[in-house]
Amino acid sequence: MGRLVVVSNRIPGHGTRGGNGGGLAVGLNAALAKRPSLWLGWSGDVTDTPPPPERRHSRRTEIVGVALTPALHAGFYAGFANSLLWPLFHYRLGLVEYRRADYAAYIEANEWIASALMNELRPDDTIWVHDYHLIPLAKILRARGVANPIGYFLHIPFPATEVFRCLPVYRDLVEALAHYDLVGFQTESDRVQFVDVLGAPEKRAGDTIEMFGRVFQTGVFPIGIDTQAFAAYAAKPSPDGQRLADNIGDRKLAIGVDRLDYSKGLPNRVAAYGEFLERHPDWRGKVQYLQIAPISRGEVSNYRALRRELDGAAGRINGKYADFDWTPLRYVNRGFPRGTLAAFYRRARVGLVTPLRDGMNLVAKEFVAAQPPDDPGVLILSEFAGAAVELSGALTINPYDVDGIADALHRALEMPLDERTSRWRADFDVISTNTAAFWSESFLSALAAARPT
Ligand code: GDG
Repeated sequence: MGRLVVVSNRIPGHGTRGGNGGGLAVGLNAALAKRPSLWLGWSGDVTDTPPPPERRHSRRTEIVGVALTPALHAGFYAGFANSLLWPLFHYRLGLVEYRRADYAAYIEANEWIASALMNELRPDDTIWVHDYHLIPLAKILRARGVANPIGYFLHIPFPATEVFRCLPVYRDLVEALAHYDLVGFQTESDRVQFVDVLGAPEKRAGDTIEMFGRVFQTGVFPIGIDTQAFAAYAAKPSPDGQRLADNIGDRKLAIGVDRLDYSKGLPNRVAAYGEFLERHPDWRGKVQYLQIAPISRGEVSNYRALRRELDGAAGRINGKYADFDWTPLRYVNRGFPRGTLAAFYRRARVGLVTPLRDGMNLVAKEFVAAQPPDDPGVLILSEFAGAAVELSGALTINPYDVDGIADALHRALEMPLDERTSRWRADFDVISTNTAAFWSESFLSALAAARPT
């Protein structure tokens, strides 16, 4: 069996808590355990003269980390990837910052990663590239003669054509994607929007596309979690979980867990909680909202602005409604170990997942997995998260509708046990089938079928 070669911006084990690297490592765990593999990406180091790639082993996987220069880091990572592609693909045109120099750095960083990868590649490797940082990689590899199967998975939404066209180099990116053998998306609507931007209906037959002199496949692969393992984790005794339970007492806990990112809809969520407390004085003192929001991408200015905004909003709610023995909102800017998070989810009566846009949102699935079957909590879920396609048992909200989120919170807190149980059961069944292992294996089978060896 040839190796699986994973390429992603971050490699596992480098400050990835709360970021994609952590979730991706869980997603790929089963696929990596099955075969010898290599995982290559940015090491997290930024130095003027990058040293040779660093190497580690984790079970059957060799992990290779490549450093970036300060200029590449600024233009590629903080610039084109996180100040342009991220806001654009999440429909936040007002936050988009386009600079030609950043695009040049983006291409250069992809060339740099391609060079490191070329040193590692064997003819029978299957290459799986992840996410928006690395769109041009296959085109660069093909130009250098790499003939291996190469698949691509986009973890974030693919935007509607009229949004995507705001990017001056949008056609370059579309053409670059055509150099993969398989381009995978989280939802069918992401896939359809990608096909739409190609703008050549006569070239489509089912999921196969023929364009730019290339034939490639598209597909939908909603990412999942290791549901059984997460459920078992959540049921294990946890000292922090117990401390939280003792501390909360009889109060009902509502929980949110998100990287501090403007796509996650945190200001509206906090405002909705304030609105709920205003409208339902009987619930004051009886509910506790815990928002865990580890700092993310602190080097990007829009993230610092979001942090200031939320600090102010949390302070205002606590200033207005707190009592000597009750703090309505606990807002924590740091990460917790996975086991602690699982125990917190399990203790919660309500899970608040209200992104303005989200490719999938694994927190929604983790919250469902962690619930006690005999007394499950209620998930409140944005209709603009990819997870909403699968999790029909959730209370779906429009994240721009602050009053609607407040209504859903009230409904969730008052929901009788039989309704909570039937909603939770529907969602738990779905995530027990659409697991992380199912996601990676279906992608890799589709890639093998797209490029029979
Ligand atoms: C991107 C897409 C897509 C969070 N805080 C802590 C912590 N986390 C973990 C969560 C979850 C992961 O981080 C976050 O995953 P999400 O899916 O919610 O969001 P993104 O980071 O934006 O990920 C997203 C995902 O890629 C996968 O394709 O679903 O749409 O945006 O697993 O639990 N983990 C720990 N401590 C924390 O404090 N240990």
